[in-house]
Amino acid sequence: MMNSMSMKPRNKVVTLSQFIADEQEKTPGASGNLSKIFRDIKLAAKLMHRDVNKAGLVDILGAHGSTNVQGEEVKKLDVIANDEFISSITAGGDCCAIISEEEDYIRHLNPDAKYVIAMDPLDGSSNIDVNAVIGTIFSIYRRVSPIGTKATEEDCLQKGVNQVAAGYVIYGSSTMLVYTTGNGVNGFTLDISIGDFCLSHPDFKTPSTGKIYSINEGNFHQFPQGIKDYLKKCKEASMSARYIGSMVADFHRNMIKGGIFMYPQTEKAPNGKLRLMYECNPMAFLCEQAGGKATTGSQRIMEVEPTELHQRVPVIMGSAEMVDDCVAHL
Ligand code: AHM
Ligand code: MG
Repeated sequence: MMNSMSMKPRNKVVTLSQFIADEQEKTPGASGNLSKIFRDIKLAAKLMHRDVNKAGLVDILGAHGSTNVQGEEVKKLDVIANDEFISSITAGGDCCAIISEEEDYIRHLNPDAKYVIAMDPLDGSSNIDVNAVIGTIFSIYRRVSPIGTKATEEDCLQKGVNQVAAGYVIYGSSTMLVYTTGNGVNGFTLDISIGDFCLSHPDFKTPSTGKIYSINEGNFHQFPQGIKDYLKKCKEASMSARYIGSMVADFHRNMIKGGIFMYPQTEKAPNGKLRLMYECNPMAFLCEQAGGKATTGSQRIMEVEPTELHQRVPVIMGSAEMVDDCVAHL
Protein backbone atom coordinates (compact mmCIF):
# COMPACT_ATOMS: atom_id res chain seq x y z
CA MET A 1 0.00 0.00 0.00
CA MET A 2 1.31 3.44 -0.86
CA ASN A 3 2.33 5.60 2.07
CA SER A 4 0.56 8.97 1.82
CA MET A 5 3.87 10.66 2.77
CA SER A 6 5.47 9.18 -0.35
CA MET A 7 2.81 10.47 -2.75
CA LYS A 8 4.10 13.35 -4.77
CA PRO A 9 1.42 15.96 -5.43
CA ARG A 10 1.05 16.45 -9.17
CA ASN A 11 1.27 19.92 -10.63
CA LYS A 12 -2.13 21.53 -10.89
CA VAL A 13 -3.48 21.19 -14.42
CA VAL A 14 -5.13 24.36 -15.66
CA THR A 15 -7.34 23.86 -18.69
CA LEU A 16 -8.06 26.59 -21.21
CA SER A 17 -11.71 26.73 -20.09
CA GLN A 18 -10.70 27.10 -16.45
CA PHE A 19 -8.13 29.76 -17.29
CA ILE A 20 -10.65 31.76 -19.32
CA ALA A 21 -13.29 31.45 -16.59
CA ASP A 22 -10.75 32.75 -14.03
CA GLU A 23 -9.83 35.65 -16.32
CA GLN A 24 -13.48 36.46 -16.84
CA GLU A 25 -14.04 36.59 -13.08
CA LYS A 26 -11.22 39.11 -12.74
CA THR A 27 -12.84 41.41 -15.35
CA PRO A 28 -15.58 43.52 -13.78
CA GLY A 29 -18.72 43.60 -15.91
CA ALA A 30 -17.55 40.84 -18.30
CA SER A 31 -20.61 39.38 -20.01
CA GLY A 32 -19.05 36.00 -20.79
CA ASN A 33 -19.54 36.39 -24.55
CA LEU A 34 -15.81 36.46 -25.23
CA SER A 35 -15.35 33.31 -23.17
CA LYS A 36 -18.03 31.63 -25.25
CA ILE A 37 -16.21 32.60 -28.46
CA PHE A 38 -13.10 30.92 -27.07
CA ARG A 39 -15.20 27.84 -26.36
CA ASP A 40 -16.22 27.81 -30.05
CA ILE A 41 -12.66 28.37 -31.28
CA LYS A 42 -11.42 25.61 -28.99
CA LEU A 43 -13.95 23.16 -30.39
CA ALA A 44 -13.03 23.97 -33.99
CA ALA A 45 -9.33 23.71 -33.12
CA LYS A 46 -9.85 20.23 -31.71
CA LEU A 47 -11.75 19.17 -34.83
CA MET A 48 -8.93 20.57 -36.94
CA HIS A 49 -6.36 18.72 -34.86
CA ARG A 50 -8.27 15.53 -35.68
CA ASP A 51 -8.52 16.36 -39.39
CA VAL A 52 -4.89 17.43 -39.74
CA ASN A 53 -3.74 14.23 -38.08
CA LYS A 54 -5.75 11.94 -40.29
CA ALA A 55 -5.41 14.03 -43.46
CA GLY A 56 -3.32 11.47 -45.33
CA LEU A 57 -5.55 8.60 -44.24
CA VAL A 58 -8.86 9.96 -45.40
CA ASP A 59 -7.56 11.67 -48.50
CA ILE A 60 -8.41 15.24 -47.62
CA LEU A 61 -5.13 16.51 -48.92
CA GLY A 62 -4.88 17.89 -52.40
CA ALA A 63 -6.86 20.08 -54.66
CA HIS A 64 -10.40 21.09 -53.87
CA GLY A 65 -12.74 19.95 -56.61
CA SER A 66 -11.36 16.44 -57.16
CA THR A 67 -13.17 13.26 -56.10
CA ASN A 68 -11.99 10.34 -53.98
CA VAL A 69 -12.31 6.63 -54.72
CA GLN A 70 -15.89 6.59 -53.49
CA GLY A 71 -16.68 9.34 -55.97
CA GLU A 72 -17.16 11.84 -53.14
CA GLU A 73 -15.91 15.35 -53.45
CA VAL A 74 -12.49 15.77 -51.87
CA LYS A 75 -12.34 18.82 -49.70
CA LYS A 76 -9.11 20.69 -49.46
CA LEU A 77 -7.97 21.08 -45.88
CA ASP A 78 -8.23 24.85 -45.95
CA VAL A 79 -11.85 24.60 -47.07
CA ILE A 80 -12.50 22.15 -44.25
CA ALA A 81 -10.84 24.51 -41.77
CA ASN A 82 -12.91 27.43 -43.00
CA ASP A 83 -16.12 25.40 -42.67
CA GLU A 84 -15.23 24.10 -39.23
CA PHE A 85 -14.38 27.47 -37.69
CA ILE A 86 -17.34 29.20 -39.33
CA SER A 87 -19.78 26.46 -38.25
CA SER A 88 -18.56 26.52 -34.70
CA ILE A 89 -18.63 30.31 -34.39
CA THR A 90 -22.01 30.57 -36.13
CA ALA A 91 -23.53 27.93 -33.86
CA GLY A 92 -22.14 29.69 -30.80
CA GLY A 93 -24.08 32.84 -31.69
CA ASP A 94 -21.68 35.32 -30.08
CA CYS A 95 -20.38 37.05 -33.21
CA CYS A 96 -22.17 39.46 -35.52
CA ALA A 97 -19.77 38.88 -38.44
CA ILE A 98 -16.81 36.84 -39.61
CA ILE A 99 -14.25 37.79 -42.19
CA SER A 100 -12.02 35.01 -43.43
CA GLU A 101 -8.98 34.84 -45.65
CA GLU A 102 -10.85 32.13 -47.54
CA GLU A 103 -13.84 34.31 -48.40
CA ASP A 104 -14.36 37.45 -50.48
CA TYR A 105 -17.14 38.97 -48.45
CA ILE A 106 -18.29 39.64 -44.90
CA ARG A 107 -20.29 36.77 -43.48
CA HIS A 108 -23.10 38.27 -41.39
CA LEU A 109 -24.06 36.35 -38.27
CA ASN A 110 -26.15 37.19 -35.19
CA PRO A 111 -27.05 40.93 -35.33
CA ASP A 112 -27.55 40.91 -31.55
CA ALA A 113 -23.96 39.87 -30.87
CA LYS A 114 -21.21 42.38 -30.15
CA TYR A 115 -18.05 40.77 -31.53
CA VAL A 116 -16.48 40.41 -34.97
CA ILE A 117 -13.90 37.75 -35.86
CA ALA A 118 -11.20 37.92 -38.53
CA MET A 119 -9.43 34.66 -39.26
CA ASP A 120 -7.07 32.74 -41.45
CA PRO A 121 -8.52 29.27 -40.89
CA LEU A 122 -5.56 27.39 -42.34
CA ASP A 123 -2.32 29.32 -42.60
CA GLY A 124 0.69 27.87 -44.38
CA SER A 125 -1.29 26.21 -47.16
CA SER A 126 1.83 25.27 -49.10
CA ASN A 127 2.76 22.99 -46.18
CA ILE A 128 -0.48 21.02 -46.13
CA ASP A 129 0.48 18.39 -48.68
CA VAL A 130 3.94 17.78 -47.24
CA ASN A 131 2.94 17.06 -43.64
CA ALA A 132 4.65 20.17 -42.28
CA VAL A 133 3.41 22.56 -39.62
CA ILE A 134 0.30 24.65 -40.34
CA GLY A 135 -1.92 26.83 -38.19
CA THR A 136 -5.04 28.89 -37.67
CA ILE A 137 -4.89 32.60 -36.83
CA PHE A 138 -7.75 34.63 -35.31
CA SER A 139 -8.49 38.12 -34.15
CA ILE A 140 -11.52 39.44 -32.25
CA TYR A 141 -12.91 43.00 -32.29
CA ARG A 142 -15.84 44.68 -30.56
CA ARG A 143 -18.28 46.00 -33.16
CA VAL A 144 -18.62 49.77 -33.55
CA SER A 145 -22.14 49.76 -35.01
CA PRO A 146 -25.18 49.42 -32.70
CA ILE A 147 -26.05 45.97 -31.36
CA GLY A 148 -29.21 44.65 -33.01
CA THR A 149 -28.26 45.86 -36.49
CA LYS A 150 -26.47 44.15 -39.38
CA ALA A 151 -22.69 44.32 -38.93
CA THR A 152 -20.96 46.83 -41.17
CA GLU A 153 -17.69 47.04 -43.06
CA GLU A 154 -16.56 49.53 -40.41
CA ASP A 155 -17.03 46.82 -37.75
CA CYS A 156 -14.78 44.50 -39.72
CA LEU A 157 -12.13 46.97 -40.84
CA GLN A 158 -10.75 48.20 -37.54
CA LYS A 159 -7.16 49.01 -36.68
CA GLY A 160 -5.21 46.32 -34.86
CA VAL A 161 -5.04 48.48 -31.74
CA ASN A 162 -8.77 47.82 -31.33
CA GLN A 163 -8.32 44.05 -31.03
CA VAL A 164 -9.95 42.59 -27.95
CA ALA A 165 -8.20 39.27 -28.36
CA ALA A 166 -6.01 37.44 -30.86
CA GLY A 167 -4.37 34.08 -31.09
CA TYR A 168 -3.28 31.14 -33.15
CA VAL A 169 -3.50 27.39 -33.14
CA ILE A 170 -0.39 25.57 -34.27
CA TYR A 171 -0.77 22.02 -35.56
CA GLY A 172 2.77 20.78 -34.99
CA SER A 173 4.40 17.92 -33.15
CA SER A 174 1.73 18.83 -30.63
CA THR A 175 -1.23 21.14 -31.11
CA MET A 176 -1.13 24.39 -29.19
CA LEU A 177 -3.45 27.35 -28.79
CA VAL A 178 -1.72 30.62 -27.94
CA TYR A 179 -3.74 33.75 -27.24
CA THR A 180 -3.82 37.19 -25.73
CA THR A 181 -6.60 39.45 -24.51
CA GLY A 182 -4.14 42.26 -23.86
CA ASN A 183 -2.87 40.96 -20.52
CA GLY A 184 0.14 39.04 -21.75
CA VAL A 185 0.25 35.87 -23.83
CA ASN A 186 -0.56 32.36 -22.65
CA GLY A 187 -0.03 29.07 -24.47
CA PHE A 188 -2.03 25.86 -24.04
CA THR A 189 -1.06 22.44 -25.34
CA LEU A 190 -3.69 19.94 -26.40
CA ASP A 191 -3.47 16.86 -24.20
CA ILE A 192 -5.18 14.32 -26.40
CA SER A 193 -5.50 11.84 -23.52
CA ILE A 194 -8.00 14.17 -21.80
CA GLY A 195 -9.11 16.03 -24.95
CA ASP A 196 -8.39 19.45 -23.55
CA PHE A 197 -5.94 22.32 -23.94
CA CYS A 198 -3.79 22.68 -20.80
CA LEU A 199 -1.73 25.69 -19.76
CA SER A 200 1.85 24.92 -20.77
CA HIS A 201 3.36 28.34 -21.52
CA PRO A 202 2.08 30.81 -18.92
CA ASP A 203 2.87 34.48 -19.48
CA PHE A 204 4.85 33.79 -22.59
CA LYS A 205 7.64 36.38 -23.17
CA THR A 206 9.86 36.58 -26.22
CA PRO A 207 13.59 37.25 -25.73
CA SER A 208 14.59 40.84 -26.54
CA THR A 209 17.07 39.52 -29.10
CA GLY A 210 17.95 36.23 -30.73
CA LYS A 211 19.93 34.47 -33.43
CA ILE A 212 17.23 33.50 -35.92
CA TYR A 213 16.11 35.36 -39.02
CA SER A 214 13.15 34.13 -41.04
CA ILE A 215 12.47 35.37 -44.56
CA ASN A 216 11.93 33.88 -48.01
CA GLU A 217 15.39 34.66 -49.35
CA GLY A 218 14.34 33.37 -52.77
CA ASN A 219 12.96 36.87 -53.21
CA PHE A 220 16.29 38.49 -52.25
CA HIS A 221 16.84 40.33 -55.52
CA GLN A 222 13.43 41.95 -55.23
CA PHE A 223 13.84 43.24 -51.67
CA PRO A 224 14.37 46.92 -50.81
CA GLN A 225 18.07 47.77 -50.35
CA GLY A 226 17.63 48.20 -46.56
CA ILE A 227 16.40 44.62 -46.16
CA LYS A 228 19.29 43.35 -48.30
CA ASP A 229 21.71 45.28 -46.07
CA TYR A 230 20.15 43.87 -42.91
CA LEU A 231 20.32 40.31 -44.30
CA LYS A 232 24.01 40.83 -45.08
CA LYS A 233 24.51 41.79 -41.46
CA CYS A 234 22.63 38.65 -40.29
CA LYS A 235 24.97 36.48 -42.38
CA GLU A 236 28.09 38.27 -41.24
CA ALA A 237 26.96 37.60 -37.67
CA SER A 238 26.46 33.89 -38.58
CA MET A 239 22.86 33.98 -37.46
CA SER A 240 20.62 31.00 -38.24
CA ALA A 241 18.24 31.20 -41.19
CA ARG A 242 14.98 29.37 -40.39
CA TYR A 243 11.97 29.60 -42.69
CA ILE A 244 9.32 26.99 -43.34
CA GLY A 245 6.82 29.21 -45.18
CA SER A 246 4.10 28.85 -42.56
CA MET A 247 3.79 32.10 -40.65
CA VAL A 248 2.39 30.43 -37.53
CA ALA A 249 5.30 28.01 -37.37
CA ASP A 250 7.98 30.61 -38.11
CA PHE A 251 6.46 33.09 -35.70
CA HIS A 252 5.96 30.53 -32.92
CA ARG A 253 9.57 29.34 -33.09
CA ASN A 254 10.90 32.89 -33.04
CA MET A 255 8.63 33.86 -30.15
CA ILE A 256 10.11 31.06 -28.07
CA LYS A 257 13.75 31.29 -29.13
CA GLY A 258 14.10 34.95 -30.06
CA GLY A 259 14.33 36.02 -33.68
CA ILE A 260 12.95 38.16 -36.46
CA PHE A 261 10.31 37.29 -39.06
CA MET A 262 10.11 39.37 -42.23
CA TYR A 263 7.86 39.42 -45.27
CA PRO A 264 8.80 42.73 -46.86
CA GLN A 265 7.59 44.30 -50.06
CA THR A 266 9.08 42.93 -53.27
CA GLU A 267 9.12 44.28 -56.81
CA LYS A 268 6.27 41.91 -57.70
CA ALA A 269 4.32 42.47 -54.46
CA PRO A 270 4.71 46.12 -53.43
CA ASN A 271 2.72 45.54 -50.21
CA GLY A 272 4.25 42.18 -49.38
CA LYS A 273 2.17 39.03 -49.25
CA LEU A 274 0.66 38.78 -45.80
CA ARG A 275 -2.79 40.03 -44.94
CA LEU A 276 -3.31 42.80 -42.42
CA MET A 277 -6.60 41.58 -40.98
CA TYR A 278 -6.00 37.83 -40.90
CA GLU A 279 -2.27 37.46 -40.29
CA CYS A 280 -0.39 40.65 -39.46
CA ASN A 281 -2.67 42.30 -36.89
CA PRO A 282 -3.26 39.23 -34.71
CA MET A 283 0.42 38.26 -34.78
CA ALA A 284 1.44 41.87 -34.07
CA PHE A 285 -0.85 41.95 -31.02
CA LEU A 286 0.64 38.68 -29.72
CA CYS A 287 4.15 39.83 -30.50
CA GLU A 288 3.78 43.11 -28.63
CA GLN A 289 2.09 41.40 -25.70
CA ALA A 290 5.07 39.04 -25.49
CA GLY A 291 7.46 41.99 -25.41
CA GLY A 292 8.33 42.10 -29.13
CA LYS A 293 7.68 44.60 -31.91
CA ALA A 294 5.81 44.50 -35.22
CA THR A 295 6.11 47.07 -37.98
CA THR A 296 5.62 47.53 -41.70
CA GLY A 297 9.06 49.15 -41.72
CA SER A 298 7.57 52.61 -41.50
CA GLN A 299 4.59 52.17 -39.18
CA ARG A 300 3.50 50.05 -36.24
CA ILE A 301 1.38 47.27 -37.77
CA MET A 302 -1.47 47.73 -35.31
CA GLU A 303 -1.83 51.39 -36.27
CA VAL A 304 -2.30 50.76 -39.99
CA GLU A 305 -5.71 51.99 -41.11
CA PRO A 306 -7.40 49.11 -42.95
CA THR A 307 -9.08 50.02 -46.21
CA GLU A 308 -10.06 46.61 -47.58
CA LEU A 309 -10.72 43.12 -46.27
CA HIS A 310 -7.80 41.44 -48.01
CA GLN A 311 -5.29 44.27 -47.67
CA ARG A 312 -1.64 43.22 -47.60
CA VAL A 313 1.16 44.93 -45.70
CA PRO A 314 4.91 44.38 -45.45
CA VAL A 315 5.83 42.94 -42.06
CA ILE A 316 8.88 42.86 -39.81
CA MET A 317 8.19 41.35 -36.39
CA GLY A 318 9.81 39.59 -33.47
CA SER A 319 12.42 40.35 -30.83
CA ALA A 320 12.38 44.09 -30.13
CA GLU A 321 16.10 44.79 -30.55
CA MET A 322 16.27 42.89 -33.82
CA VAL A 323 13.25 44.68 -35.25
CA ASP A 324 14.76 48.04 -34.27
CA ASP A 325 18.05 47.06 -35.90
CA CYS A 326 16.34 45.96 -39.11
CA VAL A 327 14.28 49.17 -39.30
CA ALA A 328 17.46 51.24 -38.78
CA HIS A 329 18.75 49.75 -42.07
CA LEU A 330 15.70 50.85 -44.10
P1 AHM B 1 -1.49 31.29 -46.87
O1 AHM B 1 -2.37 32.02 -45.88
O2 AHM B 1 -2.12 31.16 -48.22
O3 AHM B 1 -1.00 30.00 -46.34
O4 AHM B 1 -0.23 32.24 -47.16
C1 AHM B 1 0.44 32.79 -46.09
C2 AHM B 1 1.77 32.11 -45.90
C3 AHM B 1 2.38 32.41 -44.57
O5 AHM B 1 2.03 31.42 -43.64
C4 AHM B 1 3.85 32.38 -44.86
O6 AHM B 1 4.58 33.19 -43.99
C5 AHM B 1 3.93 32.87 -46.27
O7 AHM B 1 2.67 32.63 -46.85
C6 AHM B 1 4.95 32.15 -47.07
O8 AHM B 1 5.00 32.69 -48.34
P2 AHM B 1 6.18 32.35 -49.37
O9 AHM B 1 5.90 30.98 -49.85
O10 AHM B 1 6.03 33.38 -50.43
O11 AHM B 1 7.46 32.47 -48.63
MG1 MG C 1 -2.29 32.74 -44.24
